[in-house]
Amino acid sequence: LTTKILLGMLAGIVAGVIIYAVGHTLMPGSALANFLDTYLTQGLFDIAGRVFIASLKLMVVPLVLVSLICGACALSEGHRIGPLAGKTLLLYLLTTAVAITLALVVALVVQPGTGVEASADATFEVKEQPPLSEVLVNIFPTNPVQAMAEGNMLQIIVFALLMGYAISRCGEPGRRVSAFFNDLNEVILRMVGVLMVFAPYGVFALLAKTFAELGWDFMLDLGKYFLVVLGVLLLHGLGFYSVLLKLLSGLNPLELLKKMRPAMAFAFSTASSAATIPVTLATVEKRLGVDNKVAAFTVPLGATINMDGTAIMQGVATAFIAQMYGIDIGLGGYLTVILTATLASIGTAGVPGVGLIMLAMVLQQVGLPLEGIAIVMGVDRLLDMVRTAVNITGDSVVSTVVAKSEGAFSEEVFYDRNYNSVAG
Ligand code: DAS
Repeated sequence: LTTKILLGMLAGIVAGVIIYAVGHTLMPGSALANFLDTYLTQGLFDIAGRVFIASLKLMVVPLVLVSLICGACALSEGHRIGPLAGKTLLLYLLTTAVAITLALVVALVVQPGTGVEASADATFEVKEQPPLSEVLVNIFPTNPVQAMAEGNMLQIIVFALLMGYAISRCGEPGRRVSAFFNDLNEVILRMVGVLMVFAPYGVFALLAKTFAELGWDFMLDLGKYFLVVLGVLLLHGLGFYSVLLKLLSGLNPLELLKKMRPAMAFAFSTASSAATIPVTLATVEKRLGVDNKVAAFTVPLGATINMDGTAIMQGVATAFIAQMYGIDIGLGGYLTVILTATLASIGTAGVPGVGLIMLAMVLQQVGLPLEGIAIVMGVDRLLDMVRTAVNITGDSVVSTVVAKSEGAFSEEVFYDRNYNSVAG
């Protein structure tokens, strides 16, 4: 299945680029170009891609709720929720702070924005974001059904942790309910496995549509910005995470990166950490050897609050916009950017484009013109896909490090080479 997904990804990109070339370079305005655009790009690919993402999102809430109840129940039997949560939160905030610092340093050295003309007509309407105090209060659900209906991940996590803890403190009734949720978890994981069969086609459709619309001329005017963000994403995603995994757990990072490929392909294709949760969870448990009681907590939490790739884009974009408008926000300004971007990622879900909304918060905080967002928006779609893959890779690295430190980890599964599917 992994190979089929990667093949689907490659075929989608090739198909998209060909359709773009026909429509914009080889035969612009021709009947063929119109046919391809109408019946493929805006037709078959659009429908198949949206159905595929919907099928993934369908599984997110039931999977996170049930697996986290099972996980919380197992954890509290071992009295380990406190240290686990502490380590996980600390590592998520640390990796995000490192990511944005790395991005700012590179952007200040490379100066991608100096000499770029700020097109005056660019505009970007700001969606007001709740203050941090509201975000913290809003983490506690008032109605669990509403939290599930809205897909409010942090509220679902809080409710599932509480319920799992209560089940483990409930004697015989708790044992019966715990057995029920463990069985239900198996069924839901099987449902995810069934949906994975359509993955190669869904990934193909998503990427074909994206690349048929994106083309390549966007690279011309924002090339330097695009390449700096891409460079730091790769440096952080392949370099920093490898060092972190090696240092904190002694494991071979190449094994992790190889086994995470299908999950990265999903994140890249969907540009949504939240939609990729079912795949990240199955991969982290079945291929990296992380016990469910840890993964069920760290993966959904990470998809919601740990967005290193997003923080990297924000770091480079802030420096780029300051340089483009010739505004120097000073060291204090950059420290504010690091703090704001690290905290901003806590309150926002992992869905496509959320990075730009958070960027507006960061720019406002340091008094930079929001029009700058309208300029970087042009190349954001492709960068969003890459940074989402970095986001979930960060979640899997922290999950592995924390699980190993908690003794809830199987090294033989981690190094087992004969895995054959993304669902283990
Ligand atoms: N697409 C977001 C995610 O799912 C990241 C972003 O918008 O920056 O993680």
